[in-house]
Amino acid sequence: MSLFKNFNFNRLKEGLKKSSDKLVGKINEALTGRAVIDETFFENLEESLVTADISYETVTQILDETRKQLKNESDRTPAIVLKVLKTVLINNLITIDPARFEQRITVNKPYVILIVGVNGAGKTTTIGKLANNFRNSGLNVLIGAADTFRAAANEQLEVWANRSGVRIFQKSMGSDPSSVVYETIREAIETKTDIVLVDTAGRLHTKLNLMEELEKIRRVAGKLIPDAPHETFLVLDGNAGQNAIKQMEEFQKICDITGIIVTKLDGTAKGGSIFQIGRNSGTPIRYIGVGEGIDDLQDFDPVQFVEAIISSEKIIN
Ligand SMILES: Nc1nc2c(ncn2[C@@H]2O[C@H](COP(=O)(O)OP(=O)(O)O)[C@@H](O)[C@H]2O)c(=O)[nH]1
Ligand SMILES: [Mg+2]
Repeated sequence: MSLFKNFNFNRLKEGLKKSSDKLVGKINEALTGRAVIDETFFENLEESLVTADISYETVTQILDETRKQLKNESDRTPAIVLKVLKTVLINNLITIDPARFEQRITVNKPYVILIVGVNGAGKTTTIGKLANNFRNSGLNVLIGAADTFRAAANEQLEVWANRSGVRIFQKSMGSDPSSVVYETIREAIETKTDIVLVDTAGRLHTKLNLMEELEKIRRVAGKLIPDAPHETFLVLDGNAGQNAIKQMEEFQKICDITGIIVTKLDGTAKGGSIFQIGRNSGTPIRYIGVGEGIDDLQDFDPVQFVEAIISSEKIIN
């Protein structure tokens, strides 16, 4: 097996256009007329990064790191500063080893992935796109519809399952989510399924409720497969700014998040939030959503992401 890599640089650039235009516009303002690097230059650069929805604290850390690395450079033109800045931004982002991920999927069958996140973050849509990506890798996928709180939830998930041509296991609205998870995994074992994607509800009355629910799902999954869920992906809305950071911290307290998916990076100028999320999470960002279509979930690649958001070709210098 070789995992299908959904990555298209042009599509990424297009999706990040708003963020990139704003950020690069500001960087260009900072660079204009400056042949050498001085304090004003750094102040302007700082402002550019804050505008891209990175917190002041994080920007300060990023620029401190940039200055430190610049000490090793003999040539200090704005172009060199940008090159170093990009490296610092890239190094902020934790990645996974795709070969190891492939190996884990091959060894663990079914490989159970739990999708969590607040309502509206993009969980259901992302499951549809993920199912499509895995199916394109030749894997067979079963979706478990464990968001049993809303009547429309099953319907929406079913549409996505049909679109991506994968199976779905569902029960009636109001069913115990953990019973859905149990039966989904049981069916996946019987049908020799490769990947199980579990949708969950984002809105539970209290944090305690959510914690108990996720804990029960874990326990029940573990009865059938001791290591399941093998992964828990947290879906965050790329537009949510500081709220996304808060959500991440809350979810990290109640479950073992193994990866983050940032959605809706198209149509926002807040793409810089990725650096904020990456720096604060200590968890790899695995995929990003750059549109509502089935092909719009891309594998996250820090190098390409940084190049797409700070495109060299757009920098005046
Ligand atoms: N533009 C855009 N919209 C998205 C993306 N991901 C999800 N959405 C939209 O966000 C809304 C909420 O998504 P949904 O999957 O229902 O969220 P859930 O409540 O977490 O399951 C829907 O209208 C989706 O079409 C994305 O990457 N880009
Ligand atoms: Mg949903």
